[in-house]
Amino acid sequence: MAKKEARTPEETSKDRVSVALIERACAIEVETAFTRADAIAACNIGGAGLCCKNCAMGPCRLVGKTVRGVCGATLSTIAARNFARAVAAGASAHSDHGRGLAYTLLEAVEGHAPDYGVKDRFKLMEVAGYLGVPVTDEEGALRPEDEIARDVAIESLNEFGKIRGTLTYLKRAPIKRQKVWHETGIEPRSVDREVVELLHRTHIGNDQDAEHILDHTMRCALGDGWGGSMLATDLSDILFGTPAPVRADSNLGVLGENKVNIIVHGHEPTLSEMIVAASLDPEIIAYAKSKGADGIQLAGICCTANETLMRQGVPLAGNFLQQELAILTGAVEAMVVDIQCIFQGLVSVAERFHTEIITTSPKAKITGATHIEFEESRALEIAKEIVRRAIDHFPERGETIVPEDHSELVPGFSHEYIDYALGGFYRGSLRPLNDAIITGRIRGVVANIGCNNARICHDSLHQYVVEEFLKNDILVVETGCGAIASAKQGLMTPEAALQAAGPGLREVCETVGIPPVLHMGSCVDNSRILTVLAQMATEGGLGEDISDIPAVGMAPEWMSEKALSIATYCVASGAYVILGGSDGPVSGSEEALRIMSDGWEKKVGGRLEFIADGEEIVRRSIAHIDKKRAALGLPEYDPSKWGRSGDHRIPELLALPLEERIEAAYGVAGK
Ligand code: NFS
Repeated sequence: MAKKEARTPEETSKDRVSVALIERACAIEVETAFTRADAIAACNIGGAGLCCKNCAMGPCRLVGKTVRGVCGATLSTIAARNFARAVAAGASAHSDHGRGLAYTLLEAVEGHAPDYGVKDRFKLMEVAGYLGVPVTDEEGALRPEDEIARDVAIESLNEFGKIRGTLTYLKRAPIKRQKVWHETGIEPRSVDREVVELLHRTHIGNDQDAEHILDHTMRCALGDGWGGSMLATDLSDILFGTPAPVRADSNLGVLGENKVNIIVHGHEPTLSEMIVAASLDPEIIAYAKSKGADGIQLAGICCTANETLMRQGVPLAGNFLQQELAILTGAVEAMVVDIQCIFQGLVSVAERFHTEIITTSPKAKITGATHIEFEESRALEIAKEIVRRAIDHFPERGETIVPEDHSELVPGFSHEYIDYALGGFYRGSLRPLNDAIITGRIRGVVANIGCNNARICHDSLHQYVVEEFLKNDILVVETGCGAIASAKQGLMTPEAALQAAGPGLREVCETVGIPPVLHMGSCVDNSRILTVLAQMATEGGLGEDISDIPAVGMAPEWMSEKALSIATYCVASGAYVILGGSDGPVSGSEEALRIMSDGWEKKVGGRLEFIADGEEIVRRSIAHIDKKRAALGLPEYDPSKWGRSGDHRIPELLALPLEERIEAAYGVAGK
């Protein structure tokens, strides 16, 4: 069934650059996710979680008077099972990514992947400590780095299928949180086991109690957050370096008008790091010049973008819904993709241009794309081959429309760097952050993460909620495509605090020199946010558990199963989480909604809510933050107490003509 009216380009995106390219798509009749979303009406029954296709007696669609499937499964069982399966898929995606990195480290230290090695020794030692890998021998001498790294890789792999016990990283959570997990019986035993068990439980005729299914869903998701994802982050840092602030740029204006533009898209840093290295090779640059280009411009989309941005400063071309739009510039020679969040629609868009879509992962081919399979043993060689192919396409370019807009940003806020920024090298600590929250300069913290969704005006909810939180002195930390949205909106520079932040938050940002919105990485790097929350809880003054902290997590434009897994592990870790943009995937069952909100709050201290409207998301988030502040006995939020220190007059002065500005600032005539 087609919808009656298609949206105008302005109604489909808040991002000016995207609007211009959507207009181009309409003008030259190229189909994109935006037009397909208008043409395909979403299924209300499936969307509400009420279609069961777990066996061949169905699919059973529970509508009207039908309140049970053929097997007798109820609304709540079916909604819970569908949700659970989505979480299992999301947890698998993150965790398989983590496992891949553990194998890369193992291959590297065993000499089978010569282009990789340990880049961050400190992180290796830290992770060895977490995993119980000895860093010294029996005599107390430091073991060779390769041996430690090999044991770290093997211990990491063990977390995916260990036979006894529970995940080692659970001990990185506050003691009180570990107790909650133990007492509710949701400590994940191993990453893979919980995924497999969740699929087993949701098979026809198995677990048929919504609360029981959803308990195990939390267990499976925790295996992602405190297992697969946390390992993915740690192992990426060991192999490619722990992020620290860099200056970078964002949006499709980063593409070079006369450069060979290569976009890396997907999720894993393994290949994209090699593409970065290949694009810097003088021989390859000379080859690009021999074809008439000024050089090579790499840019990223989705979480591959975030990985290479955080470590190498590679610019962000855009977020999830910009993947087809990038090709519509006509200026992209190759889009190199690995896994996750890659539209099959890319191939048909690319057919209209000279762009080559190159798939590289053994796990993901796309019909019609070129497949150059990535092998770690020949990583750089393959990366160079790919870059050369891209260069060969440069002379085939037709008309290009490279947007002018781009926004600078300072990303790279790993939890290690936040510690360092606030406490220095020897006294790295989150104490100043806790103190700022305790005094009320910072009202609370919001983690704004997750995707874009073609059914929601692109970037609109990200923009709205973030701007509102900043005005209310709420520090925002971000990952994934939400982070890319804020980068494009110019909220990730230290200067942004002067314009966008409330008086208290502005003082903190000015003092420390940080942006009011901190880019913490890709979606597996939500584990960095868990680490920060755990440290805040143990630092003192904000309770003893993640559930005590005045903080909220949200994915206002979510669309992926990974987002459901993230939301669930954050709730199971004690957070209040909001998924925005719709009534959510279990809206057909009051019972399932109640279990995930009130039920989970009672059980684990966190709650999950689905709220379509941006204003309501902001209202409930602030109410939650204030409720947590009151429970901790912290002073009521009062912005009138702050804002007199630092450069508080800068926005006011900048609004004046130069002469008046000088006079106002220095008390002398401006000429
Ligand atoms: Ni996260 Fe990253 Fe973006 Fe959503 Fe996809 S890229 S892993 S799933 S769309 S934020």
